[in-house]
Amino acid sequence: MTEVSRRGFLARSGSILAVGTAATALNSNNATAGTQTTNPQGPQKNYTLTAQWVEGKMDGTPVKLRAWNGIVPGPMMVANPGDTLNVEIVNDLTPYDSSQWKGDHNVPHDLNSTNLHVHGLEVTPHLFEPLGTADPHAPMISIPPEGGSKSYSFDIPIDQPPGLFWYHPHKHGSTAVQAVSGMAGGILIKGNIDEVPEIAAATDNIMVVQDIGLFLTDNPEKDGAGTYIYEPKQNAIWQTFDSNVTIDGEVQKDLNGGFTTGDYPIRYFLMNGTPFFKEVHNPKKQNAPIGTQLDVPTYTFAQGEVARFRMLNANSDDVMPIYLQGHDLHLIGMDGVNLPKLRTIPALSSPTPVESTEYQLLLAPANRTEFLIKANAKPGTYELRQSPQELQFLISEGRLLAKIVITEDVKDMALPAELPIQTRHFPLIPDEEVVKTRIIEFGMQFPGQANPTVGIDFFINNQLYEELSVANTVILDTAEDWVIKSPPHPTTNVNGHAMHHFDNTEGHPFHIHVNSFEIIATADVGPDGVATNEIRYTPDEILIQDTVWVPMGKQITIRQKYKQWTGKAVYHCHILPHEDTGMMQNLLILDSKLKPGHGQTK
Ligand SMILES: [Cu+2]
Repeated sequence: MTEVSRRGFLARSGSILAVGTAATALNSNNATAGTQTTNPQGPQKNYTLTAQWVEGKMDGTPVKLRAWNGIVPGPMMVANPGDTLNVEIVNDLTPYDSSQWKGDHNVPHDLNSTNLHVHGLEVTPHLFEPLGTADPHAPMISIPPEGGSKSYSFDIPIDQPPGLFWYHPHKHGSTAVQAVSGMAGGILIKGNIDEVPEIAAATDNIMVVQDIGLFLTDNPEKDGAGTYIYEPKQNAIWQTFDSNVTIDGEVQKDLNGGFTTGDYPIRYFLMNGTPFFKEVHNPKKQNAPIGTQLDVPTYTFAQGEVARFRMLNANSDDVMPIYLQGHDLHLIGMDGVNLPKLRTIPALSSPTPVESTEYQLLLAPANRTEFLIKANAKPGTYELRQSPQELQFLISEGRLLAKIVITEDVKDMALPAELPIQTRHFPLIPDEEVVKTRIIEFGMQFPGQANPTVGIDFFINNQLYEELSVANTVILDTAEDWVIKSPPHPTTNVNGHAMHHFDNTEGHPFHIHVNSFEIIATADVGPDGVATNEIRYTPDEILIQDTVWVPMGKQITIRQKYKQWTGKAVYHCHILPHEDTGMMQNLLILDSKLKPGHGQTK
């Protein structure tokens, strides 16, 4: 094995520290109303992201992580609407030979090959080669380790909403391993929301939450004795139920690394790079890891002060319902798109059932939320907390995220009465523009038959991911409604037939690339996939997001318009181990004036 890179090594106070938050003040760009153009002559924002190994200690545990530029999270990239964001990806990870591994591309593989996804930015499709290709057979970009590189250039639309976005690898088969090893970071688009006087006057508190999954190394000569790393060995699937790693059904006594869907010997949850919660595998109750609360950051405000918070849930698979004791949360945006006006979520002092989403903010993996608080008139310490939830196979304990300290000082600040209208998404798409409705259904099968190597099948519409075929084709400048279903585990057969909806046992976060969507309705859905009790949201209730949590037993209807970009893109479950093992499909966005096929590349 090649000597690992130690560049950018950061270990202070027992933590791998984040130093990536860009403090550079940038002039924001006033978006031009009603346009979807780009400005190739606009300012160029240039970044280099190098994937590399980094060693250090996390909460006293020796760890070896994959990291962008050697820091976790990766550096914050900052740009304005109308800029061109140029990102040079360099892959300095070490080679990883999976050529002899069993299974197809829906089994984790090529763990150290990588690529780049700028999550939520409304830019050209960029997972397939070349960028923007509409060739259904275009291969996914894979940047090899040991010095591979690729230059990405993204023309950011002039009407790109300003907010918090993020980036992470998206190479099928290595996305989960790389993200849960540390390779994720924020993207901040500056703009008109930042110029609202009451928001400009508030402190801007950005919270990047991510999880790090770790196994004890089985190669102490290479990694150092006692070092924790995430480096699964094919076909080594971590068996949650018996705490072993097996290959082809054989328990591997000396093998510690295994691919997992969320249960690890050790998992740390980080806030801006510092661990605030630790989970260890629970041999007695395998779907309930044992948690330990660690120290959390403290934010201090005067009485009456207005503060802005933006939180990214970059966790590979943990849904976060959050609330702040004693304070209303004034939601101003989700997934980087601000609402036309504040939406107030009333204060909670203790967790409520997670179904009560009107009382808390639910952040699925990949969601970002932006909210304001007005500091309580009563000085004291208030907890920003994540409620416990059982929305997923792995139970997630409640945890403390941060402490908010209100001092005796008084600083009476106002909440904004108005927020800027983001013309890329408002006014909302009217019913009469919708030309088609599609059904996208998440399903699971255990034990796995389509993907026996992994042992569980993760389906969309009963299929595993196919890199070289296209499941859905849509047309530029048209609007569609998509009904995203997560039917519950069937309790009975229907008319004596095996259920075609398979054994879904949890909710899934739906994410689509290129265009954000409106969330227009929700309904209950039965094991047979049939919906009941539909609730359609009023225009005032509709949120614009790029990722939405679809609870088990529910369906969510989204409305989307393919606004500007053509090409081959994807939609998928954003529980990354589900995505990597098949819960993804390809989408072609075509220009109606051009014929589908190999020639349609912009
Ligand atoms: Cu999923």
